[in-house]
Amino acid sequence: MSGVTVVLGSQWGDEGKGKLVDVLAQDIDVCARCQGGNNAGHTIVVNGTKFDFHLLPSGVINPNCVSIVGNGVVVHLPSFFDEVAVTESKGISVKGRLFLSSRAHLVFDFHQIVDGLKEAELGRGSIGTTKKGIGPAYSSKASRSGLRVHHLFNFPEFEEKFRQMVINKKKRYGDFEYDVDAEIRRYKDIAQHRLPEFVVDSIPFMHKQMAAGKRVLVEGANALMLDLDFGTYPYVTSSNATVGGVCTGLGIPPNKIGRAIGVVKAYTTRVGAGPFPTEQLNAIGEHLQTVGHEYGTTTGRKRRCGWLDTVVLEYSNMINGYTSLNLTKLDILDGLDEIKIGVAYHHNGKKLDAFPADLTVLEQVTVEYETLPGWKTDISACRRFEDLPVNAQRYVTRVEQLVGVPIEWIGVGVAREAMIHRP
Ligand code: 2SA
Ligand code: GDP
Ligand code: MG
Repeated sequence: MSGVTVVLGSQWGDEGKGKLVDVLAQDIDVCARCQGGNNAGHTIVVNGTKFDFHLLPSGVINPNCVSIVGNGVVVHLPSFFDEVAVTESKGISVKGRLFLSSRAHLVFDFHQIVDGLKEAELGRGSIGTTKKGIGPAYSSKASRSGLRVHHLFNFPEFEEKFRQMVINKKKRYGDFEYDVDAEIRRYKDIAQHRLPEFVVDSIPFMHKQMAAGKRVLVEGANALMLDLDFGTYPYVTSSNATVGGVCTGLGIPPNKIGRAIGVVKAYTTRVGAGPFPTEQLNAIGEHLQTVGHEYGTTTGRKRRCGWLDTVVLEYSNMINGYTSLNLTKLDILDGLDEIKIGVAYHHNGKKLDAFPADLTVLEQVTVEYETLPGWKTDISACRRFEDLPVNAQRYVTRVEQLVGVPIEWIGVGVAREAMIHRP
């Protein structure tokens, strides 16, 4: 398959994007992140070792793969270096094959403080952010007062702008504890000693790789329903986690994208606040949460759980144009007698045509479900579609019909090997 491969979250995140990226990374040369920051948490399990990536592209596990953090990502540099250190302590050397775009915007500790203050101001209406400073950093970017990686190499200018940013934040949010001088010293050290080896102009970098015929994979972070434009606004993240974010976050034109793979969890989860029509606040939700170990990879928060929702997936497919899907965590449904799929929304007695924009409407919808029989069998050792119990095959086929996109991969466990491929 020619062209760039893109892996995108199709629901509310944590579908298992990291694991698919790791599987695909065995056959790729370049792995890129295009948006989000260290709010993301992508888990990979290789030979019993667990890796949680937040800022680093999951492709770094493959020693033959070059990784790049693109211009659309917001980067908290101390966290970036911590992640490099943790990854290297697990035997993965990243030096010389991990790069960072000079155009990427920086996240500072004061953005993280402001993230917490904004959430506190919202009170009961808070978003449930990861408090990693993502919204405030993208706000600085959009309001044209942000600082980018390249600013660190003109330190007097950096320092002046940085001090002004803190003054402005304190004007808006009141005084907060923040040692500006210590922060400036820390960033000076980073700029002089730690950063230079990682920084590249990512636009010619990406285009040279593509011109040389390198196989490129883009790892989406967060997901469609958390997208700033298409998600359940304002209960979203602050970047475009959809296919458009790949072009703006890496400087890649759309005609270079060869395939867009949607990662779909076999049920639905959401972490943070906001509407979730198929949420199960009952024993089913608890079962999915417990059996699926549904805890946030970055914050450790319990994830909310519910049935698969194909209204979400059809909407998701309209926006991202999936060429195929990876259905993940099918094994988590093993113990259920029956399994439901949300297939339509009704509001005021009428079936809705599409996923509604207005959250008041979304909160009031009733979901129409289809019920399928469970398989009550451990599927974790299955490696071919034919190995799956017939009811599991039927579930997969029904999802495929409802969404109208082929399911090319099926996840049946955490490990890299626990994946069925249907070429
Ligand atoms: P933010 O921090 O401004 O991006 O939060 C805004 C909303 O986006 C949600 N969000 C996420 N949802 C799922 N997974 C994410 N990554 C971590 C994980 C989350 C964690 O892999 O588990 O550990 O809690 C992620 N990042 C942001 C967030 O919950 C808000 O609803
Ligand atoms: P991401 O943010 O989309 O990369 O997903 P996360 O890593 O936040 O959450 C997905 C979780 O599910 C991780 O703990 C993965 O190890 C795990 N996982 C991924 N695929 C499967 C699967 O097919 N079966 C099981 N049981 N776990 C899976
Ligand atoms: Mg995650």
